[in-house]
Amino acid sequence: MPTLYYHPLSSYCWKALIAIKVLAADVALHAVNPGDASERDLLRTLSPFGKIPLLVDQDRPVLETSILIEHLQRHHARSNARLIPEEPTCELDVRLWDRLMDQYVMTPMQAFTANLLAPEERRDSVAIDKARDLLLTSYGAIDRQLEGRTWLATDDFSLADCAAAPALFYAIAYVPFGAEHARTAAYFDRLMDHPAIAAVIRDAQPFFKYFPGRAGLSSRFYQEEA
Ligand SMILES: N[C@@H](CCC(=O)N[C@@H](CS)C(=O)NCC(=O)O)C(=O)O
Repeated sequence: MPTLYYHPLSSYCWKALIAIKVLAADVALHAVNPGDASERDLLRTLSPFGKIPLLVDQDRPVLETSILIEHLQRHHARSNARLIPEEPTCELDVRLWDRLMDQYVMTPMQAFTANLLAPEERRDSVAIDKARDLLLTSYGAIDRQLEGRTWLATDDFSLADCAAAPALFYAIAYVPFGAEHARTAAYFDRLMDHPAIAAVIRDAQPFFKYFPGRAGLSSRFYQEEA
């Protein structure tokens, strides 16, 4: 059985965990301890960038969440769900919206987190302004894409929705949707009600106190401890 190295708070790990649930893939879960140097070293030996999630299947590391999910769909899916559809046009739409979510929502969201984790004197207001602009541009693009749609890329829940759920969850803690993003807000609610996504968020809840943007999380998901 392959092993997934992950952390319950990590947005890219959510993307993989959601896919694992939808595909009903048999995967052993190994939660990494970010404070443990030996675990960091292990990740570095398995992957040049030491990032999570990381899947190890028969001693072979499988990197990059989108590839990892495709690997699971090809070799380990036990459900009939197909997160990457076979029909060529749908397939490209899914791959496109998966890329857009990673590059134009996850990346600027991570810039906010990195900025908050940096010492005060190294914080970068120019980078944060750019990240905010990019998130607002992305929300607008998502809103237009969602006209007449339930899911982001195709009729069925797909890889693109696996990417969108964690990206939007954490992004709106920093840059909330505006009134002009009503379709995106309704789509976000649909994502949050999806059983696989709801389960991943439930498992992450004890860790939200460590999320630097926690003040912006909805009270539906996080309440500051007294
Ligand atoms: N492109 C990678 C991104 C993975 C990523 O950014 N993972 C973050 C956690 S959400 C990470 O490992 N950060 C720790 C680091 O960069 O050292 C993927 O799709 O898997």
